[in-house]
Amino acid sequence: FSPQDVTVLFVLGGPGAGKGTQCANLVRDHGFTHLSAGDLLRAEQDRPGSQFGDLIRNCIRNGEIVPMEVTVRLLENAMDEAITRRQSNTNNNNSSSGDRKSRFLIDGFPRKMDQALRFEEAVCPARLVLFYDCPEAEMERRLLERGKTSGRADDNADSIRKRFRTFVDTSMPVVEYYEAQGRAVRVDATPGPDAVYEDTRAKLASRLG
Ligand code: UP5
Ligand code: MG
Repeated sequence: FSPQDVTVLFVLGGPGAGKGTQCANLVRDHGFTHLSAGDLLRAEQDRPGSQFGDLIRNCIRNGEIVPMEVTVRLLENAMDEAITRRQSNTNNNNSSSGDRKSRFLIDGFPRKMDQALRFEEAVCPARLVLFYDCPEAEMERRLLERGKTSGRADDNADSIRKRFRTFVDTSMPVVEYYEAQGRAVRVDATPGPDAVYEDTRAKLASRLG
C-alpha cells in the first residue's frame, strides 16, 4: 500500500495507562482499525513454527523491547491484511466507500527512537501521536489488579518494575520527540475510562477536524 492510502495515529503511554481501553472506544465510534504491537508480538510468540517465539517471550517478561525488524514487519503485514480486507468488502458491496483512506491506531508503538524513524521512513508517517499520561502508582495499581486474571506473563510486580524502567529510559524520549514537533496530543489518563475518553474525543476533534 502507499502512504497516501492510510492515516496512522500512534497511541503511546506507560504500561497500564489505558491505551488498549481507549483504542477500543475509538474503534467503536470512529471506525479505526486497532493494531496493538504487544498483541501482535504475543500472537507471533504463540504461532507454531515462529522463529521469534523465545526472543519475544524473553523480551516481554523482562519488559525489554523486541528488535524493531520483527515488530515493524508484523505491523506492516497487519496493515496490508486490513487494507486488502477493506478493499474486497468495498468491491463486494459494489459501493464506493466515502473515505478512501484506511485509518489505523497503532497502539504501544513506537517505544524506541529507532522504531519511530524506521516506521515513518519505511511504512508511513504518523498523522498524530496520542499520549496517555498516567502516574506510575496508578498504572501499577491497574496492572496488579488486571494481573489477577489476565494471564499476561508481564503482569507481575517484577516485570512491571522493568516495564516502567524501559518506559522512562527508552520510550519517553519518543514521546518528547513528537511533542517537540508539535505532533503529540497529551491526555491525562488518571481519571476513570469515560472521562479519559471524553477528553480524547475533544482533543482529537480539535486536531483532526
Ligand atoms: N484501565 C484502563 N483505563 C483505566 C482508567 N482510566 N481507570 C481505571 N482503570 C483503567 O488497561 C490496563 C488495565 O487498567 C485494564 O485492566 C483496564 O481495564 C484498566 P489497558 O487499556 O490494557 O492499558 P494499556 O496501556 O494498553 O496497558 P498494557 O499493559 O497493554 O501496556 P504495555 O504498553 O505494557 O503493553 P504492550 O502490550 O503494549 O507491550 C507489552 C510488551 O511487548 C512490552 O513491554 C515489550 O516487551 C513488548 N513490545 C515491544 O517489544 N515492542 C513494541 O513495539 C510493543 C511491545
Ligand atoms: Mg495494551
